[in-house]
Amino acid sequence: MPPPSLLPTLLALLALPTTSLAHSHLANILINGQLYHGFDPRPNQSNNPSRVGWSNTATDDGFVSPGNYSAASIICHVSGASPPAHAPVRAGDRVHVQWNGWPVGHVGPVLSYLAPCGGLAGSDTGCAGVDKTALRWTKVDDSRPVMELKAGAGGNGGVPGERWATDVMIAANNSWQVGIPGGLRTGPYVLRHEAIALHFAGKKDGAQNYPLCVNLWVEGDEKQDQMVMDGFDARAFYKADDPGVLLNVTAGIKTYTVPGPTVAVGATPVPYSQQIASLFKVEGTPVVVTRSTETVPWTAGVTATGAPKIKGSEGRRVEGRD
Ligand SMILES: *[C@@H]1O[C@H](CO)[C@@H](O)[C@H](O)[C@H]1NC(C)=O
Ligand SMILES: *[C@@H]1O[C@H](CO)[C@@H](O)[C@H](O)[C@H]1NC(C)=O
Ligand SMILES: *[C@@H]1O[C@H](CO)[C@@H](O)[C@H](O)[C@H]1NC(C)=O
Ligand SMILES: *[C@@H]1O[C@H](CO)[C@@H](O)[C@H](O)[C@H]1NC(C)=O
Ligand SMILES: [Cu+2]
Repeated sequence: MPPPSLLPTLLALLALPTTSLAHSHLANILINGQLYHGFDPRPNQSNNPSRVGWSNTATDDGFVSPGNYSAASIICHVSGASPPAHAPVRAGDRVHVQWNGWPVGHVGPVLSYLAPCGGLAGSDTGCAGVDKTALRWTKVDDSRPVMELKAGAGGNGGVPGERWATDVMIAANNSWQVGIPGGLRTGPYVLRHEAIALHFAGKKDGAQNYPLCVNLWVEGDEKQDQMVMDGFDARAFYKADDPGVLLNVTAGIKTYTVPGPTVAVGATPVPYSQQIASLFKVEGTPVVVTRSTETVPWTAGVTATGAPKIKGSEGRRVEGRD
């Protein structure tokens, strides 16, 4: 939180028409102290072949606009394509995702969704081979933004208040912990983690969605009650005039309606008070899914069976006007 004397400067900066400020992408995925890699879309980055983050072609680290809410790019960002590797996690664990920084003025909610890949066409290789438009999502965290009036904020609750999830995220070293529900069945899942920046949302098509996807292999606990998944198509989550998408965040708002579906029964979102930085850079070993139900540790050679043909069939099958 900047000192109050900086607020007018910040607000003036936010009012500038430029959108060339650095945006962001998911850089790191941490699970029980093990590090897995996200995807860096910027030009000439060398991305780890064992990464679990989906690739995209947002080379400016940029966003998806409300005008594309019903297009394929809202699913897993522009031209989102799955890598072969999955990060192993137990149902009930937390997945700690870290952005490559987050601009202070980009206030808004931080949302997380899960979609099972099991049973879909192409899921012999887990989420590596599935058509992203076939993924059906369940919201597991909406970050519950709390727009309380702050002492000294002159009545302008949430301008740019520390109660926005993005401010909590910045304070936690640009990271967010996602609770993986204990009732998930064993299998491959895509985690769709999304920040929505609202600094230009006062005008139509001004919101900025940053939807980034990560492959997980979840080990379920058979003794738990199985969670009922909701199963929404990401292209139906949001509308350009939703009250949580088209709003002026500098106009002293006191409540905020999170866009999209509600958090599912059985989800285990991590509260603000437990959103803390915790990075341990011990390399994890991701897995590759074979024959739908088995996994083997990722090695360079395994990609031959697990990798989708990103430039060829996968691109044709799922892209459209993305
Ligand atoms: C990326 O690398 C190519 C080839 O070396 C170079 O021509 C290009 O300018 C680089 N792009 C950026 C944005 O650095
Ligand atoms: C939709 O996305 C495409 C490319 O990703 C972009 O060129 C276009 O401007 C976007 N349309 C709207 C209305 O935002
Ligand atoms: C924050 O994250 C960066 C990038 O991963 C890391 O180098 C740094 O040590 C972290 N700082 C803290 C305080 O956790
Ligand atoms: C948002 O509200 C602020 C403060 O009332 C105002 O200065 C600004 O012009 C508004 N922006 C839009 C796009 O309506
Ligand atoms: Cu940005």
